Amino acid sequence: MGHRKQILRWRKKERIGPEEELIKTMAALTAHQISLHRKSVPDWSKRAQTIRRTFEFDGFLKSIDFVNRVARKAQKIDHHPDIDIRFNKVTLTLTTHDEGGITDKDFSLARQCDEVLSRFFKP
Ligand code: H2B
Repeated sequence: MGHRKQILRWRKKERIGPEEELIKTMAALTAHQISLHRKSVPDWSKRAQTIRRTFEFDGFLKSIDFVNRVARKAQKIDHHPDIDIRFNKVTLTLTTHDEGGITDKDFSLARQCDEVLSRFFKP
């Protein structure tokens, strides 16, 4: 990695903190940053350059309802999950294609998906 790029990464690392700051930070995260973020979304697993979670519902229509709620969150932040719907299971896979890796946007969306689940499906 070039020196300039390394300096930019250090600057980004120092900005880790409040949520608003996280959303502004866009470059692919380092392995260390990813391990810190993963503590906030323990049900998500990491696979290659993505994070994913499978959600289970009481039937197909609940799955679709969940997907619609997630879709609206995704559209708001212009960040769109890969979605696999199988009757009562929905797997969301998040990555930032634009950066070729996992970014704050992926973790931000992951947290919002978890919140949709606990708010509307596991009250
Ligand atoms: N979603 C995801 N998951 N990764 C991206 O890199 C991405 C996206 N890029 N949604 C956005 C849209 C980009 O293509 C547009 C142009 O903003």
